Amino acid sequence: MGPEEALRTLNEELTRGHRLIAAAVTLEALDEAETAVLGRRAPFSSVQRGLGGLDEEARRRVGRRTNEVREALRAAVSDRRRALEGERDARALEGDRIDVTLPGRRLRPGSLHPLTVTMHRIVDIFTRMGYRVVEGPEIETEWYNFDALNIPPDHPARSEKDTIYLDVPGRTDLLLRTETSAMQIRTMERVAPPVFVISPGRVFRQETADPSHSPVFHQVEALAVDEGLTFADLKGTLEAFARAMYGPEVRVRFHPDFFPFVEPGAQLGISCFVCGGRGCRTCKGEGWIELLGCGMVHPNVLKNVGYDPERYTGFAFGMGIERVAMPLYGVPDLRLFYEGDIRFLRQFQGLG
Ligand code: 2NL
Repeated sequence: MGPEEALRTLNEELTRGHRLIAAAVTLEALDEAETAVLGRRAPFSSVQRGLGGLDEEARRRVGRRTNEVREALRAAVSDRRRALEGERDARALEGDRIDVTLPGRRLRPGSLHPLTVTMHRIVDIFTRMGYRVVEGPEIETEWYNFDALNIPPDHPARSEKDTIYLDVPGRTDLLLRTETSAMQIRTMERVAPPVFVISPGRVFRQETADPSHSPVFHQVEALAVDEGLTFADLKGTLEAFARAMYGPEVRVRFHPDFFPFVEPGAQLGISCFVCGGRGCRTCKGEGWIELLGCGMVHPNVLKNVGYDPERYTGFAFGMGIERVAMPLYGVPDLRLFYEGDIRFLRQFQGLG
C-alpha cells in the first residue's frame, strides 16, 4: 500500500469509525464497533502494520496521521462509552426509585362494631341516670345463673338442651352464663342497698343460628334496689330510656309477662320509631316493637342475697343488644353481626 492510499484509507476509517461508534446504542454494540474500527483485523491496523514498508519521509507523514486517527477514534469510543454507561446507570436508578413523599398513603381508619356502638349508647343513657357498670365472668355456677334467681330446679332453661355446661372433672355446676344477672347477684352479695347497676356482656345458649337466634349474643341488664321503689319507678325509668334511645316522640306500653326472678313481670313495647305507629316493615305492620322484659325483683331473689324484702324493693330489666340494634339499623339477619364481612361492617363507619 502506497502512502497516498494509506492516507485515504485512514480518512475513510476515521469517517466510518465515527459513524459506527455513534450508531452503537448499547455497551455491547460499542465493544463490537470498537473491534471493527480499531481491532487487529480492521483496515486501520493493516495501515499501521504497513508503515514499515514505506520510506522514511512517507512513514513519518502516514505515521503522524495514524496516531491522530487512532487518538480521535479512541476518544470517540470512550466518549460514547461514558454516555452509554450514564444512560444505563440512570435506568437502574429509575428502576430502584421509591417514593418517600410524606404523608404517605392514607390508611382507612377502623371503626367500632355496630353492637359495640349500640351497647355504648345503652350504657351511656343509664350511667347518666346514675347507674354503675358491673362486669363479670362468662363462666358461672348454677347458683348464680339459676338458683339465686329463683329459677326452679326443674325449669327447662336449666336443661342441656338450652344451657351449655362445662365438662370440668369434679364439677357439674359450671356453665356458660345464659344471662348477665349473675353479676348483679354478685354485686348485691357485696354491697348494701341502694344498688343501681347495669351489666352488659356476652351470653350463651344452646341454640342453632338462624336469622333471629345465635348461640352467642349480647345483653344489657339493669337492676335497681332501694327503699320504696315501685313499678312506677320502673315505668318512668324505661320511658326515659326509650326516649333517649329512639327520640322524644316514642310512646311506651307494658303488658304482663312472666320471668321467675320478677313479680310482677312485664314486656315493654315502644311505638315504632320508623313509622310512628302507623305500621311498616320494621314493626311488621303492628305499630309497636316488643323491646325487653322487666319487672319487680322477686322477694326470693332479695332473700337469696341477704336483703330484707320487707324493707327493700327493686326493679330489673334485660334486653338483647342484637334485638335493639336490628330495627335501629335495619339489619335483617343477626348472623351478619358475627361474620366479620367488611362490606357489612363498613356501612357503620363513623357511627360511634
Ligand atoms: C329478657 C328479660 C329480664 C331481669 C331480666 C333481673 C335480674 C336480677 C333480678 C331480677 Cl338480679 N331480674 N333481670 C328481669 C326481667 C327480665 O330479662 O328478655 N332479657 C333478654
